Amino acid sequence: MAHIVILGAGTGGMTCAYEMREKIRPWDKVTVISDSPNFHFVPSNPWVAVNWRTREDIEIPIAPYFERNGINLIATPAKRVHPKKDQIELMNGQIVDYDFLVIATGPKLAFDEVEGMGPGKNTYSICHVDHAVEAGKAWNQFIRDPGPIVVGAAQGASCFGPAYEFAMIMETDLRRRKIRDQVPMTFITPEPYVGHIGLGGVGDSRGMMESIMRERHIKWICNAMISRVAPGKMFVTELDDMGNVKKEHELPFKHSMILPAFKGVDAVSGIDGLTNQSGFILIDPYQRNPEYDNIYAVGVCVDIPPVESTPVPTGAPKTGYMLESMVSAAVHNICAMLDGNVPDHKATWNAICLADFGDTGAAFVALPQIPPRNVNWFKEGKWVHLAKIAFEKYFLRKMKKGTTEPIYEKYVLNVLGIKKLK
Ligand code: FAD
Ligand code: DCQ
Repeated sequence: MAHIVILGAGTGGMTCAYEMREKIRPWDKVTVISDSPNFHFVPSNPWVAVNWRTREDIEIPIAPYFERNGINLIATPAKRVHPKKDQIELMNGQIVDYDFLVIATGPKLAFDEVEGMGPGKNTYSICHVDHAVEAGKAWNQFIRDPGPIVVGAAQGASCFGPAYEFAMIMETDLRRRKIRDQVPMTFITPEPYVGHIGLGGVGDSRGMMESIMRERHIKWICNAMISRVAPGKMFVTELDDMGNVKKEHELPFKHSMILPAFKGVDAVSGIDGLTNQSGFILIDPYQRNPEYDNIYAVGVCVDIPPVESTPVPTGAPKTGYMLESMVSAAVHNICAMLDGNVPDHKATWNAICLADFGDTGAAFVALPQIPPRNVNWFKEGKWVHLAKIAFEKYFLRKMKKGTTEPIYEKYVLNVLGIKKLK
């Protein structure tokens, strides 16, 4: 009997647990270690932050659904992974032994890289549902006494979609309340241009996003580095294409959400051979760590290089479909190793994403991740807003039922010729 442990119960960890249980030999044991007894659908956090959703709408308890599917849950945070001993040390001192480990710990949110940034300080966040709930409370106050908004992403960020989404969602909410005229909005980003999204652009994302931002009267500052955030004021240095200082900005705000840079979580960072300098897990093309061949990693916690270098540092995003593709590869390869074979499945890393803009939305497909591409497609429309709502319901249902039956893949993506595995 092999014991497969999955660390983290977010988008990657949950999907991995179900797919592992389904594909692995019936006598093997699957355990998930999570720092929370609940799962929440991260892409819905922007809606929570404007009170279009409650926490209860997007969060489910994990234990009852795992129980039904024969997966063990340990709802205690991991303190440290000890790869040389094949052990995980938990915060309560307990030790968990594993034969195979899949790390799916997502990001550590690097708010501390900018003075005054982050929850409890001067900007709100939508990265975690806890943060989004706080932002939602602040939003309720803000709409009673509106003023300028500064929204965007900090230097080193890699996840830009949600920053654009949240800007557009707030804009839509303000318009519906007929107070948009009282809210000057500024979008700040380390991207060299609007619509770069850490991918060097997708299709005409630059032209389309600039146009959408103009239509919604959202000003933007690109190549932006936040030097510090004071209460109600953000200090931003704008660089030119050569990386020289172009302009210093002092931006007053009454409400602000800034997406931070991501790093690896403390439980894994600084382990020689396992992680890079930022704490991301080093992997080979098979999702496996080169040093410890019984450790795999999926999701935001893996080390992937930026698509291109930019005047202000940016990273490449890891979106949902890419995550699922990493999960499928990791599960296949662990099964192969248990059968005495060598890992041979590679994730495709196709970037597919639905971004909600409140009343419309944008969808893109970038394949492969690094341009020039075979598929380089970016479209805006109301259908995306509706598709994202449908996807939220579908994904939460899937996390309850434990089905890995990929409905949208079968009917939509296969038709488009998009595959999870190479
Ligand atoms: P997470 O989902 O963050 O899961 C990691 C889990 O590990 C967390 O539950 C965490 O608490 C847990 N964990 C961490 N450390 C420990 C520890 N020491 N012990 C135990 N557990 C631990 N992608 C899309 O494709 N479409 C979208 O619309 C989209 N929207 C997004 C919106 C936001 C606001 C953000 C931040 C990202 C979005 N993404 C989206 C990107 C990506 O799909 C998500 O970030 C996704 O949740 C990443 O999955 P993950 O499993 O890697 O990490
Ligand atoms: O897991 C996903 C996820 O959550 C993290 C998303 O956020 C909402 C996603 O957008 C995945 C897999 C996706 C991608 C969903 C693709 C839906 C396919 C619709 C057709 C797209 C146009 C070609």
